[in-house]
Amino acid sequence: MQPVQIADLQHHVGATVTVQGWILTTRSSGKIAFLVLRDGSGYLQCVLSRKEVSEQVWQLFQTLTQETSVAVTGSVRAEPRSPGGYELGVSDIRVLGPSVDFPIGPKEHGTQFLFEHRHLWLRSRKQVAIAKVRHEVEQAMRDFFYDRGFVLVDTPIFTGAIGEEAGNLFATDYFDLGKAYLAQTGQLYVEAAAAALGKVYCFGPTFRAEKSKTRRHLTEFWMVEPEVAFNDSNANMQLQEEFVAYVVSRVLDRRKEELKELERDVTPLERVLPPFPRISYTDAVAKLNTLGSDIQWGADLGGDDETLLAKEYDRPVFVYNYPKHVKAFYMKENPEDPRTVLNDDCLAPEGYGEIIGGSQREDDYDRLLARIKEQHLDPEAYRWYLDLRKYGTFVHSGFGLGVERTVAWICGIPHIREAIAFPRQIHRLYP
Ligand code: NSS
Repeated sequence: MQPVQIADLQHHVGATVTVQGWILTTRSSGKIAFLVLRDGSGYLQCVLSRKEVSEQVWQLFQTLTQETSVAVTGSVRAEPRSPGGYELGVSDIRVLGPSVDFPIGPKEHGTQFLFEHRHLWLRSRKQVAIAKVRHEVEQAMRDFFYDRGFVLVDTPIFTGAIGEEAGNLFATDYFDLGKAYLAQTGQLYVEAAAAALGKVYCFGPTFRAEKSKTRRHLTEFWMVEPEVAFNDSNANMQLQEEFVAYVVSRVLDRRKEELKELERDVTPLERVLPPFPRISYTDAVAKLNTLGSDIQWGADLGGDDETLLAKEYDRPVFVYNYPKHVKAFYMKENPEDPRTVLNDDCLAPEGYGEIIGGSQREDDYDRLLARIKEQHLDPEAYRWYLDLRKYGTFVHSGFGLGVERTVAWICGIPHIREAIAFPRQIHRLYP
């Protein structure tokens, strides 16, 4: 008999099936016993009646421990009160793999302990729910771009030029060619691809040796980066709001169970509809000052400023046109105020802060070269990037959305390290 997945039980009501999975909990009274099984596709309550099973099965049940892997055979019943809506009336249980003293029980554990046991902690209900929301978010992102005619371009992880800033690079020896840097971004490469394919995106891991131990920073995180030929900064923000609204609505639509498991209040998520409010950096600083921040014009917004500002809005907000000197070399100078660049950060509500950084790119050869030199970057390493401004330069824009920050926000979890299966932080390389 082919084993059946819990998520498919609806097609087997009345039939006798075998389900393979792991034991979550067991409880028993004198005559009746219950076990909750999970198989990744769902949760299933299995019921044993002492009268109806053999003595051998009844005795075996008494020895079952948390996380034992088992094959349970029984008849499928619709049971609206049961999680998932179905129940199994057990006739047989076979142990596949025993589990003795599983370290993570129902009691509270410290964060340090849980992350040391991340490989096992992943099995818990909350972590399974987060993983499924992340999966939905990533699939929604791919579908959004696919449906709009974007071409996926995979960009390199070993790079020869600094993509964002010199301060937080991981470098590694690269044969006779000196240092290779682990990519901080795929952006420079998708800019080249945009001149070939028009609308493109990359989606992959990116690396930053972040010294900051905040709840918003990992050293390895996943970023999705679209790049669009002939989009200016305004069109770029429009793409961002449509993108974010689509991703959120997909999760609301298809991951209700998981959001419920996470006890996520979905009301704030239901408000994530375009257009998002837009405020210039200059106005944002003035507003922040009235809200009690002492930020001065010229400084980057810190995490606290982002939270304070975002609280003023009921949906994500764009802050645009930052001072040039706090932003990366590739951003286009604002012709109306050359102290600033044509960029935007998208701040999520509910204290989650920046989830997107985007900009129109400097498309003028001389100005870009000057910016590269100003930031003490090696123009030789950017020869190919400068070529894009030599051969048919074009207005173009794009952005990067951090997957973990977005998932943490949608799930309503406080720290982004739970939004990825195996987080990498300064003090974390195990497991
Ligand atoms: O540095 S960004 O603001 N922008 C870029 O990398 C551009 N090259 C993107 C582009 O225009 N193609 O990072 C973008 C987003 C940021 O808003 C966060 O959501 C996320 O990437 N990000 C991070 N997430 C987790 N951990 C760290 N350290 C981190 N740094 C950025």
